[in-house]
Amino acid sequence: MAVTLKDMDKSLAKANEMVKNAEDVKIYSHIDCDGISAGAILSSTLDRLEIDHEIEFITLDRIPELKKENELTIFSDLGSGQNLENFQSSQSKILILDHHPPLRNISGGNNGFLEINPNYYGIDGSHQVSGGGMCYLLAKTFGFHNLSWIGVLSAVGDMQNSSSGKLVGINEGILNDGVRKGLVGSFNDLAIYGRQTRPIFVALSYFGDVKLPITNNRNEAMQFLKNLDIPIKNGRKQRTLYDLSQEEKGRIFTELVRMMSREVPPRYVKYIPRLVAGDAYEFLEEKEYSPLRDASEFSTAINACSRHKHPEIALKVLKGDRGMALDDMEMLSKEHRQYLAQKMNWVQEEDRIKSMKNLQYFQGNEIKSEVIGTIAGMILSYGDWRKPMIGFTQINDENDGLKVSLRCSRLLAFDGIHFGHIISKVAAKVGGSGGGHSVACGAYIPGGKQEQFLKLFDETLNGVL
Ligand SMILES: [Mn+2]
Repeated sequence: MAVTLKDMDKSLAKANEMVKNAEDVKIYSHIDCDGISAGAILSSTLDRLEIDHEIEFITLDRIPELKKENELTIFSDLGSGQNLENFQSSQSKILILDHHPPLRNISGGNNGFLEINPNYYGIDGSHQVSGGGMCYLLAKTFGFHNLSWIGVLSAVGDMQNSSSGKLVGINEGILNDGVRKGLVGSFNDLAIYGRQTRPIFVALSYFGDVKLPITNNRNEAMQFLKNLDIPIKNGRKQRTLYDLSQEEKGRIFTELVRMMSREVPPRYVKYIPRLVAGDAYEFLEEKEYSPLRDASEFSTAINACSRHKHPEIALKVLKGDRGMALDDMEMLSKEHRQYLAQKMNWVQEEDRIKSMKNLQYFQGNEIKSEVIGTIAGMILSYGDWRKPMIGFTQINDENDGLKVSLRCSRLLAFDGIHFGHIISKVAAKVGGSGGGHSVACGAYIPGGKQEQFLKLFDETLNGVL
């Protein structure tokens, strides 16, 4: 008999029992935007149930060394793809709430081991529900619908809306809970990053995917707005995307679509509107012009915390601290931006971007492994959008292995390429491992394997790009 969504509800009901009856809980969650949001939902849920708990945000490679010390251990946004045999043999009960492709078969939740993963129920875990979304489904069994906004944030942070431009499947249900609670606003808007906090001409200058005259050029972006008769100031205040009227946004939309259509081969033209507009999500209880008001900007702020190893700050903000934790988060965001700008200069000043037939890459050994992907994405707008951009850096000082990160224009993904699958295969061939999204993915490979990796990757793309 086929398993259905109803079966997932049954598993969630079992999870509810497990949690309700626990007195001492440990949560391990992934240290990224989705994982930290997932942890915040679980921690808020346990707070409300008055259950003692600890929470720790980890990278996947830490899992083998974890010790079971608590009555109930919850793994969120990780666990499904990892071997947990050491853990399973223990007395401690285990609950996994993950959305990544599972290694194990569906479990009945007996012997104190329960793994809930949408993939068991025919639900795609990369577009329809995030790790935070799975945790919200559990919170919902306790009636905590007002945590739904964090479920929306985790989906956006996990780029679950990237291919269709909106939240679909279970994500859409979570969004609707947030809208009904008056916590989330959802509307179609220009897909330009920095809705609340960036002056519109600055936001436009970062508009990527296809290189335009306005890309990385604020003067051109100002001229672009002037030509469209759109003022950049409101009195003395710089206007943000949030300040523009629907009619002004319409003019920008039409002009961007026209400009981009001129730059791309005909087969890509049909995808252009999807690059320029999409659904945006706004957290209605946050202050206007705050980075927390817009879901994309909030997820960047969380990433700034996690990439600089301060997930606890993001956790506090997610759990409601709008005082000191928010100040700390803003400080980290600022440091993060400065760090990125400095490393961008470093890559560019020496012409470190190299080109091969089907790809471009840079050796980023000065760059922290946590941000090599972010830099690859930023560098892409200075390179050739038709090819993926791959960055390499050392994993850390003790390990001579390499972290590899790839970013590409969404146009390539719309056209059917999934770099997450490709990088996973190529990394395996050189003795590494990798995976991820179609447009943003990464791998770990042994030291000294960079040349071989690049050669294989380039060959794999023959006839594909
Ligand atoms: Mn996730």
